[in-house]
Amino acid sequence: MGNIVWYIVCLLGILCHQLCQAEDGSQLWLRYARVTASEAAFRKIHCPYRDAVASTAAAELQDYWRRGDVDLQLDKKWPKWQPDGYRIRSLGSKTVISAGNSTGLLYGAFHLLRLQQQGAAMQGLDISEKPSYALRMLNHWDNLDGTVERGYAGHSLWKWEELPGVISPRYREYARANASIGINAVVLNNVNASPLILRADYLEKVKTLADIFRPYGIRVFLSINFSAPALLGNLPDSDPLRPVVAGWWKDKADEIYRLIPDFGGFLVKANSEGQPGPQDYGRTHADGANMLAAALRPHRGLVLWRAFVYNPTAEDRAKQAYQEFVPLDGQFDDNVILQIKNGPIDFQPREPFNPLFGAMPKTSQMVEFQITQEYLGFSNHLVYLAPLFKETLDAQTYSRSEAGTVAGITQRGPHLVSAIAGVANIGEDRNWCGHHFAQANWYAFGRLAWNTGLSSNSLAREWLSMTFSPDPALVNPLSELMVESREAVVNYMMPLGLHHIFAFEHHYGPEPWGDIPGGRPDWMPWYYHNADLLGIGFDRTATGSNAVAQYRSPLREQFGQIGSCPEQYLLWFHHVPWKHRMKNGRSLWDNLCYAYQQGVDQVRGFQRQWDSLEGKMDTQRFQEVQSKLKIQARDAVWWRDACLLYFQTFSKMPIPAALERPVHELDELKKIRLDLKHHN
Ligand code: GCV
Repeated sequence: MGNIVWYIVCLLGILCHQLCQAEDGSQLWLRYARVTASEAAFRKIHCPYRDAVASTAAAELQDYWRRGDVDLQLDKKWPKWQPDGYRIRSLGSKTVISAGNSTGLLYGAFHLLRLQQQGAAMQGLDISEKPSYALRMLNHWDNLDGTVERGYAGHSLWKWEELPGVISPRYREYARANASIGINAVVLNNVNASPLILRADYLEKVKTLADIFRPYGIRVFLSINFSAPALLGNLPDSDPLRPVVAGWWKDKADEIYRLIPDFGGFLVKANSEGQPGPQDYGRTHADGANMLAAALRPHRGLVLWRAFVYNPTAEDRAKQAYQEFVPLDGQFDDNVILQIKNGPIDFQPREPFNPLFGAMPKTSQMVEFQITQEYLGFSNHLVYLAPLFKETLDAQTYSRSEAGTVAGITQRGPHLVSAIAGVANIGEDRNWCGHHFAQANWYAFGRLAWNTGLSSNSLAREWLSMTFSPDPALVNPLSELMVESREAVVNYMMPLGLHHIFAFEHHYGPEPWGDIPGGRPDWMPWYYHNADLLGIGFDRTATGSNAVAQYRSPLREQFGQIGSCPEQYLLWFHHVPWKHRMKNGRSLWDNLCYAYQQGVDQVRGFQRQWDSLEGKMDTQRFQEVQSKLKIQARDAVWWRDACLLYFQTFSKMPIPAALERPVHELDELKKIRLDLKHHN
């Protein structure tokens, strides 16, 4: 009997040890070890404030900080225009975090823990931080039935059917992770919004989430369906200029604020991809946005009005948002922000910046990035997105001399509040994002929203140190790999400015031949690549759609001339002959072939690099990333073969002899039909 007990105890011990060691990615970059009672006895966390956010800051330090005493201090003289900022100083053996508000203290606390986790030296600290944007926001495209549009990490985190009674522990973990990187606002539901989210029972559920997020400094927003007054309120229509409609929204806003006093406001996708909007009644986007803004204004709420609009007309899709919105400059109320996707089409692996940025000087503008990898291999491909985010933020629009980058325009304009949004890549998977490295995109988005000046490389290093280990033997090669990964995906999917040649609907995998008879041309790959016997690419110069004219000088001239157009955007702006000589002296066709091969080679290089790090991290995450890299390597070959074999039917040119030969038949690739659901 004694033996059996001993055996069970040992077994439990082993199991427990294994569980404690398990690294399933669920801890994200917050793999802090809790302090022991004896460690805690050697240091004091002093926080005289009792509000929920300051208490969270103190509790984080209490639980995880092991390097001496910390004082949290609110500074009454803190500049009002720098909310959320903080200063960290070493004063003797003590560390002092001072801030103008409690959220500043919270961000300061997470900064200290970040330094500790990275093994940084703690003496002589004097760090001052303030955020680039006031609103650092995640947009969830989560549906009320638990599916996530363009989500690749399982079902929605929000268990609408269980709320408000049952509270998943992950709600708090999610809020904590966001707070640790400075994210302070979340839109809970899909922009293709169900009107039901505004029904009283759903608002109770939303309130419950808002209450959980509040101690982490996070405010809740909702996507709304513009037809809600008719669909939910039984009004005859939802015409924004009808007083009864405006009244319905006012009452709804009042109802929401009674439940959630710090509610952020509404995100609106209107007259876009079949969603209802003010144009259904002959009204403008400004009419619609201002009507909602009036309902929210008494509560200091905001309207985030999306500029993602396009219709199947003869006009180039890339030009349409600009054409629709620029004439409305100056007509939006000051609590409306125009939320603009980074590029003029739709979150492609590479796009030039959206020409709307800087083209509406009297309108508040914000950038929307996509963190979820709809067009970047879902959660199968390792693609680190900080370089993509930075490319847009740093792009010079020439609309104002100094502050004319996209970052500058969105930070300093006629704003009441500056803001930035990323479409979340989070789901109920244990590792939150489907791919361990997709966590880095959530992380980098938050950190860049905090400080657009941070570099892709430093963020990769920070994230790796905390998520895997600060060992330079791991951090050095993997940070390089991460930074290269965005260029790799461009190479094996859509080099030289090619775009939107994805398989229909689900957008995973290549389908440059895609054509659905009678389908919308602007949803067909041929619309974008225009391959023919002469060449390939979309002529957006003066001889074509003239989209270049939407950019300011000198960009319109630079993009408009084939000789001066940056090669990374060449086929975005030009229809280029196959034999056109590129800067390296080779033909366009050869350059395409080399780029696709380079993408394949880069992913194979990532595999080799990854395998060389075996033993430097836990087995579970090592193996999971290793098998995802295998998929990525196979997919890269699939992309290369599909695109080159298909485009070769037009170019009629050989793949350069020095390059690897295709391993697929074009006909065989054309038969691939993936059963991937797209949840609308
Ligand atoms: C939420 C793209 C996506 C859609 C998405 C839309 C948008 O078209 O494919 O799934 O809808 O963008 O941003 O509104």
